Amino acid sequence: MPQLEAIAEIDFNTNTYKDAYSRINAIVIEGEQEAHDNYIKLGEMLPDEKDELVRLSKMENRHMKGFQACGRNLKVTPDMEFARQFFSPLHQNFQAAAADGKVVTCLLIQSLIIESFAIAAYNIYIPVADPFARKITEGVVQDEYMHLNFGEEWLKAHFEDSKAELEEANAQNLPLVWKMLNEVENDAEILGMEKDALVEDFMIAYGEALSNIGFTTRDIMRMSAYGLKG
Ligand code: Y39
Ligand code: FE
Ligand code: FE
Ligand code: FE
Repeated sequence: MPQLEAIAEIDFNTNTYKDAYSRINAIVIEGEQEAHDNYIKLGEMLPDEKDELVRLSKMENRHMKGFQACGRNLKVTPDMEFARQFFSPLHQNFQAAAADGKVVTCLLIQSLIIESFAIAAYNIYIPVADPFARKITEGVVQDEYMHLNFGEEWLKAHFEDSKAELEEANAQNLPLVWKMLNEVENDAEILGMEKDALVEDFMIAYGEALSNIGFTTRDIMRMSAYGLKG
């Protein structure tokens, strides 16, 4: 349905809304927690960038607390078990890459894929959020652009050495994003967030990041297709 219509219709106190919120809110809380942990890990892998990465991890911790407050404000209990399952394939890939010292793969997963997912989700959520959550999310999304930028800058500075690993990591991880989007499609719709809009905003953020890092339009087209083939 059109976004404006959705705004007028949303009642944040229905059981239907709160049930969907218990999963989306949990995903966001779990995502912020894992993002915190991932930036701590990246700081260990990139000692020269450690101070900056610890700073980013603290921002993720603040985001998590903000979204926990959003759940409490609506009297919703987040379904954290659902959220852990939701992130588990991406989380496992990050952990495996970290264990192998594959910093490029770790940066692609956290700073490009997960941050682009966050930017898309938060921008689409803001216009349909309850007033409390809207204020919190507006503050958070600004930080997520900084996190994406950290990954872009590092990978741009190491582009030639990273290119092959980025292509492989993209092929392994982008399909997981489409699976995740399919899993939340119905709950997102109940919150007023359309899947098509999420996909579009994700591809814009992710494609722009790949372009800034140094990939050609042709590369980006080819890399994006991986997700779609599943
Ligand atoms: O870097 C970050 O802060 C990312 C952890 C946050 C990810 C949020 C993932 C949002 C997906 C929500 C899907 C809603 C339709
Ligand atoms: Fe619709
Ligand atoms: Fe965050
Ligand atoms: Fe982030």
